[in-house]
Amino acid sequence: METLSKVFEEKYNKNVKDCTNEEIYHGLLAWTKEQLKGRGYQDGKKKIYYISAEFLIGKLLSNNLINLGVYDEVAKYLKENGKELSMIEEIEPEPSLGNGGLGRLAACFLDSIATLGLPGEGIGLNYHLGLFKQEFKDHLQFETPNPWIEPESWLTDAGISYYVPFKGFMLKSTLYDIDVAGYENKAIKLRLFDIDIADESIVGEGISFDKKDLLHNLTLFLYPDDSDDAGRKLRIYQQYFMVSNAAQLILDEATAKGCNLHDLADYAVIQINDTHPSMVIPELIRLLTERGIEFEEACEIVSHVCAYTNHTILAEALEKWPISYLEEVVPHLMPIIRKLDERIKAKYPQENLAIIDKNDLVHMAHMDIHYGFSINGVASLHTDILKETELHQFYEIYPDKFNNKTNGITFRRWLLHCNHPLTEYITSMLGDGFRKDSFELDKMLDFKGKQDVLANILKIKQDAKKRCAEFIKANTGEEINTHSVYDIQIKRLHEYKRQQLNALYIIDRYLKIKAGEKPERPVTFIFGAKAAPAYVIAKDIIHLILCLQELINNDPEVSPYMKVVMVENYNVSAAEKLIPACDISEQISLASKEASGTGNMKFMLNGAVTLGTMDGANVEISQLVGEDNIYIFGESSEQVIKHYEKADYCAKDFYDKDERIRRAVDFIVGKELLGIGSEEHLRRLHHEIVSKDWFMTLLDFEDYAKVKDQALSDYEDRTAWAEKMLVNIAKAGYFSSDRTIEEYNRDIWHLTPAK
Ligand code: Z57
Repeated sequence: METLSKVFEEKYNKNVKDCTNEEIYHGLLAWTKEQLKGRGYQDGKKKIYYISAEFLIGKLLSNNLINLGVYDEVAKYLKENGKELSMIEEIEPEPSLGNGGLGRLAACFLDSIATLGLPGEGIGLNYHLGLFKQEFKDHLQFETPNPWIEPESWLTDAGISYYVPFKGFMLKSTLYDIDVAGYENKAIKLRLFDIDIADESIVGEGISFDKKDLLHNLTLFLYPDDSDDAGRKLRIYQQYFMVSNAAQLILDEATAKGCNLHDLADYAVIQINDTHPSMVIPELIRLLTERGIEFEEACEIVSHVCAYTNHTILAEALEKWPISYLEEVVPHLMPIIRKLDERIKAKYPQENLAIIDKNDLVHMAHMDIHYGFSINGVASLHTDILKETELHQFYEIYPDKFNNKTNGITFRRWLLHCNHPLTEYITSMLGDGFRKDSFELDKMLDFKGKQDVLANILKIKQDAKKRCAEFIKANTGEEINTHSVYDIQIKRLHEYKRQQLNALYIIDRYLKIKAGEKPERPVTFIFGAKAAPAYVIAKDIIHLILCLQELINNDPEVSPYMKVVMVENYNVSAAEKLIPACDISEQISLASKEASGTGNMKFMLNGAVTLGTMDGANVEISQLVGEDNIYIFGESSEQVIKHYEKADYCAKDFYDKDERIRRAVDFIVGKELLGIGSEEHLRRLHHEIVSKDWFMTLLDFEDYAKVKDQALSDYEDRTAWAEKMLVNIAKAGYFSSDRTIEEYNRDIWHLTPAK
């Protein structure tokens, strides 16, 4: 810790004892950046370029200290000097360069690529204000800018820039790097392109700005849509800026290593993360032909370099750009895209395989599938649905391109960093092999019948719940009972994720308590969710939850038995505080709609029991833990898909024939909530649920309530519940992103790990 002490002396002319927490944070930042550099970078002939519009990396200080293997030493050194590392963590601003699962997955993947010693980098954009910050006022969501870049930050100017051509002008880029340390290994780089002339002062009220003032806002904001496509032109500008820079960088790096462009596939493999980076395909073809390669060969080369990951079957999230937009932004790509389309039409005249459809829309995913060598889904059920229904026509012509890569999470952040007590306890039982080989967690099963182990696991959970209650008090002002069951649903607000189903259960329980049915143990229903600013019904659902919070928590007859809290500005840092404290993990999407989910994995790893549908990776979780250790409810994906095909689901029928459902739904527009909230929002939501209910909430309500009641009653057998917790932790090993990345490398990337 001598070098660290020196930093404080040189930077502030002070002993660490006399530094403020801000000073210590900035000192640690500078010192850690140096340590990272000293580690060196993974290198090799061939490299993976993971291109993504989002990298939801979270705070970096503690994670870097852990991966550098110095966390304990630094924490001890600070403590000896009267300082608390956990307080210093609070100073760091969280970079919010992602919306949700897709962006967080990219961040976990960088950690695992670095840890496994694979040569690679992430490529994306340096959004100055990231995703919006969420504020609640009058039980409604408001959005404000979320600046995260300070004069001293994790960014390092790489000294690299390129020119990116748009219709009628060029933009010059600047590249910033963030080092990502592997766990006890070298680092890789996250490379974020930016423009020098981005101007934060053009932001007006909330997060509004002049969309046409392109030059000054290109890298200001991340588009705030999750699983949704706002269809804005600015998004095409951002995407092209990202991939043109990426393509130029990739060609430069390859040629510097001796590539003659014909053999590009020996030097580079590109993973296209959802369709946002898809224009990298025509852009690479453009650059290759500019450098003297024939069009046909350029297509061939690119087809051996690009691989595509699909993250959703929601039609609204599959990007389709009008030709007219592309002509307006990147006219030089259109002749290439047209040729790519003609080649396909000549071979496969079928309309549903076309890149350009009869309405002059360019289907980005179709281009990826035809001109990439691999297409993967993100959980086994999701990949099956792609093959059998959504992309069936492609599966028929390219069966060998399709493969599954079930998502994973990095255990460094989602166990070692966020849950020190559990990590230490597991280490005391198993040694520390599980940190690198997550499957070793399986050995915990040997302790299943051991009363002392079960008691310790319960104690660790109880302590986490106490810490979490302090966070909730600070965030929401609400006091929660630490002996209540913590039932948590944290994820983006979307109708398919069905926060409204959870809310209906809460109403039903409230009505029961009002009618004199007092439950044995209180439950705290915890939510965290941002809604896309333009997603009206999602915002209405937030309004409902906030109104329920107000009503229930302030009713002395009810609040001893239940409370509702919605955490404001849910983000990675909040997740790190909530997940270790969770008893019941809500994963209740309509079957077939959640491609995978990754929160589900974080919760089980921290000893929560899942209450969920047979959707996404829940299916694999249930197979691993067995039916005694998970609570499954609801219609199967097969049935749901049939309902959509036949269009035979009618919410009104459930509302009419089921009194319990009707009472809960009508409560949304009853006098209690209308006395608190806005009639406009509540009526619109009520109408949506009764007359549309596109994601079949009412269909699953009864089974959900029944299974949830069962989980709550099983919770009372504390020993039996602790066994379920233990099995969930033990079986989480499969969901390490190290496993996922090993599979990507084995089946798609074929890189040689560095020694
Ligand atoms: C996003 O976060 C996901 C899919 C999308 O198409 C977009 Br846009 C954003 C999510 C899925 O909804 C999750 O189910 C999945 O776990 C995650 O991507 C990572 O694959």
